[in-house]
Amino acid sequence: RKFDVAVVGATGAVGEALLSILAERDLPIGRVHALASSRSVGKTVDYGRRELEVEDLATFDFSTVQIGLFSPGASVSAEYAPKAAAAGCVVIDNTSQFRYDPEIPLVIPEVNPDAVGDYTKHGIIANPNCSTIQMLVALKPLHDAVGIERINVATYQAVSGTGKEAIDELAHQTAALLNGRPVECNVYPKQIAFNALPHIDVFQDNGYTKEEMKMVWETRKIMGDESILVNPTAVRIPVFYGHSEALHIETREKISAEKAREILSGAPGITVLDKHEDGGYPTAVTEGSGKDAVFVGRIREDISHPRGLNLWVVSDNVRKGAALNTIQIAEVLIRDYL
Ligand code: A2P
Ligand code: 11C
Repeated sequence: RKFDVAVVGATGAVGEALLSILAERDLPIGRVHALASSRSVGKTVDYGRRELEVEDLATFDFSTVQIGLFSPGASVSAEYAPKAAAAGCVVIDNTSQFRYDPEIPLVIPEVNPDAVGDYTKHGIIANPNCSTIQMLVALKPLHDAVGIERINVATYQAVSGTGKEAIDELAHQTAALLNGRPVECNVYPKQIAFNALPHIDVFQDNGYTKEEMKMVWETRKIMGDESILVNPTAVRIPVFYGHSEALHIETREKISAEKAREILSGAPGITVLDKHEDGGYPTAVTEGSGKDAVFVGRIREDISHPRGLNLWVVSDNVRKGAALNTIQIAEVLIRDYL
């Protein structure tokens, strides 16, 4: 049996990756519809070696497809995902709109694949935030082995997480500065080229940003453990693709760096690159970008804490952090439930 699919937000950064990964992987897919706003009708998008004409989300009939892969922004998903689900299409939504609803499953296939079964409640499955996904792929095997009490994390996030306009802003600002011209800031409140902004998503009442609180809320829901403490600082840096994270964890039982390296080397979705030599670690540009794995390096015991462990984690935020994880959820859904 083949499944017809709608990709919603097909002209965006994540939509583009959804179409290219769908064409790459071996899913039993029939027709694929590329949907975006009425502004994009008449444009075409790439689907492998084929081109698809963009259709208008507002007038699309979701009863003609079985799966919807959504990435059009939270407010658009809020309106259209329930409509699509009511028409019988199972929605896998990339936005933050439904993630914190206790009745909607929030899934990383390497971490909590069984949660997919709860799609029946509302016909919607939520895809976590990119910075949470790569962190938890790396930490789940350690949590299973020795228990994690607390996570301190600082992120180094690529501009593609913001979307296409931000990719253009970094490119334009970089070119302007190298040519002695003034920079224009439209997407970010301060210059992003050659800079680091400790600000992702909107500020919350507690002084953290929403990106930081997403890592707190989503970790507890996905790990199914309300006791895990998470203390994040999310930072945007001038990288196009690939988020990096410095993780400092405190475990319930002590784990050596050697044992952690051994566990992570055999874990699903992870590639360990951890040599104590020049370049013996992953980076966003050389390993993360364009690849499927979550890369882990700099594994070492924390010299300031008896049960502390440090890790450096890198992954492609648009692929594993969004589009690939969404498609892996679709694979579980098709294999086990549809
Ligand atoms: P469009 O290009 O027609 O605006 P990104 O996050 O990279 O900026 O991409 C956002 C995606 O969501 C784009 O495909 C965009 O389509 C789509 N989108 C934004 N607003 C709407 C809307 N009101 N209806 C349908 N699609 C939308
Ligand atoms: C970023 N994490 O890098 C964001 C992008 O909640 O799905 C994804 C926002 C989200 O800016």
